[in-house]
Amino acid sequence: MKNILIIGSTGQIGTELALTLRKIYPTVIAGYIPAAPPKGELLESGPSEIVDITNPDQIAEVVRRHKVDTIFNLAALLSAVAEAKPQLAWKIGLGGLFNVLEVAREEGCAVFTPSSIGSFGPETPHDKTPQDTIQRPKTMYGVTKVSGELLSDYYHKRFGVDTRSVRFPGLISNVAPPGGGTTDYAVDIYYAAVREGHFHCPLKPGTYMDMMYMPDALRACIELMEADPTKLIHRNSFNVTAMSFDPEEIANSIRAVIPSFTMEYELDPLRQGIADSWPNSLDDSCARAEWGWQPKYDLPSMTADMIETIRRRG
Ligand code: AKB
Repeated sequence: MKNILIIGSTGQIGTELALTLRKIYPTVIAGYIPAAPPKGELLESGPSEIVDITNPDQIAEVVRRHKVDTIFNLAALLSAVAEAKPQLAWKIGLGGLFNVLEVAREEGCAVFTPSSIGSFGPETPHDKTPQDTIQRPKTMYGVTKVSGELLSDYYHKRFGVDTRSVRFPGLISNVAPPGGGTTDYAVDIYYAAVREGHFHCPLKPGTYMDMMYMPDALRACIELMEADPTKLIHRNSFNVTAMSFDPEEIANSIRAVIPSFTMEYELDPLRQGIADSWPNSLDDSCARAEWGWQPKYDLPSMTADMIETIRRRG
């Protein structure tokens, strides 16, 4: 990787990925849409360009002008928002991916497009979900993710495009807030615990989902894109995880640091339905074997770091 374009750089993972990549690689272009322009450090630390994923000519022009060799395609609507706007979710998630893959085919770029635990559905084995298994999601988010995995594999096999991807679990960050995801409660709970000492949880006890702290997620993107291609049996997409917990377990981990923290349940049926259709825990042994995936943070170390950082920033 030398000249990198991030599409969707102002979203939750995009900003942190751009800032991390800029410490390692010579050129990292922050692609954005006018409705969500880059600000602060993202704006000041490197080049940015308007790149609307629904506009193939705009993607191609930026790729050619900057001699881009790698595209991180992070444009997507998260699961709960995608249920409210399914047509737009398809246009960005699948139509956008098609545009990116076509540019990559013509210009010889590698492409990273994250998939998600949302690519699984109710018929998928829920515990230690295997790498290769049933994927019949019932949400538009999941439909775009599993279709995106297939399309990316197709472009690799048919045209030799270097497509790679991981199925991200819920990502927990103390930098950019998430927006419209089913796993977002696991971010919101830390801010509520530090600021109000109390949290209204939208999911019921016993709702287990895979999660990952953002520093691990950023490493996963970079390590997969740097991996030796001859070792990759899979490409789109690898199961990766760092931990699995339910609302009671994350609340207890917070109580270990803030003993007075309290939580009550106020269920959101949309998010609960989505969470119930997703795995309880993933088997990520293929990622570990094929490119050495290894998370660094578990629930206690993530909780300690989240609370310490939120307190420090005020
Ligand atoms: C969501 O909850 O929609 C995302 C995801 C797991 O892909 N965080």
